[in-house]
Amino acid sequence: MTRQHPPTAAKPTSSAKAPATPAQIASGWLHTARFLTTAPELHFLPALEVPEIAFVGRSNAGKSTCINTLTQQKQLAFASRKPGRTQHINLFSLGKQGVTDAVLTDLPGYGYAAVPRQDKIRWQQVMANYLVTRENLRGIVLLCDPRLGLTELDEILLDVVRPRVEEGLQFLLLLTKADKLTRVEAHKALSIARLQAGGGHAMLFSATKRQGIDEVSRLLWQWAHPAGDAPAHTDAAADTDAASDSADPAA
Ligand SMILES: Nc1nc2c(ncn2[C@@H]2O[C@H](COP(=O)(O)OP(=O)(O)O)[C@@H](O)[C@H]2O)c(=O)[nH]1
Ligand SMILES: [Mg+2]
Repeated sequence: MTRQHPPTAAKPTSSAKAPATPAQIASGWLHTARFLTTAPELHFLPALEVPEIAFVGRSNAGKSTCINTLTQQKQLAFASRKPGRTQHINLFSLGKQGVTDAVLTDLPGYGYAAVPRQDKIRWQQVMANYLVTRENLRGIVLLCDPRLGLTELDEILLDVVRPRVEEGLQFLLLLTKADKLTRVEAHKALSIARLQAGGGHAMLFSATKRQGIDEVSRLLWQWAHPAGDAPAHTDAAADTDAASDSADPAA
């Protein structure tokens, strides 16, 4: 009996260059993240033209881990062992071939109990100022541990940004450490977060289980590259998927 081999033509040819998927494009873009600058106060931040995406959240919410996971860099946003001490605003540049087309901002975590009250108030003001006045701010990612829910400071922050979200500022309420939740808990937390996010997005994320990474990456890419703004060196056909659902040429 002769054994029949499947026709080789049926096999996908590994040498053929498959077009990058939207998630791959977004992930490659995020991987370009590099340290730009750090500022102890808002007024030390350089004025920038490129879209800026800010990461905010209470200390220990998983912000550094999230930034490091999205950018696939272990030490980009230093996962501090002393929560509340990393009180600087850190900027990271994004963009292929060294051309910055967006920046990520890592804002200091807030709400850490051991921080003196005066420092807390000061940081609330810095944060509110940043969120209200930063001209090139395109979007905000508010990270929240769903086991704790939104804290009072998160609520204050939401109130501060709500008018800007209504004016078109992008917003994502990201529920971190989703691996700590059961499916039912995760479902419930997401439903609540969707309501809290108002006109913005809500998603589940887990660095440990690598959950939500593609979705968040694609969303951030879309924020930084609205319709008609696609980088020339990406495969246009592969981009349409990512760009179509949120692209608003008027935005
Ligand atoms: N189980 C789990 N733990 C996480 C996850 N992300 C962060 N953590 C842990 O939560 C703690 C705080 O994380 P970190 O990124 O430093 O929080 P930050 O203070 O908001 O920057 C650390 O012990 C992390 O290891 C996650 O997705 N799953
Ligand atoms: Mg941190």
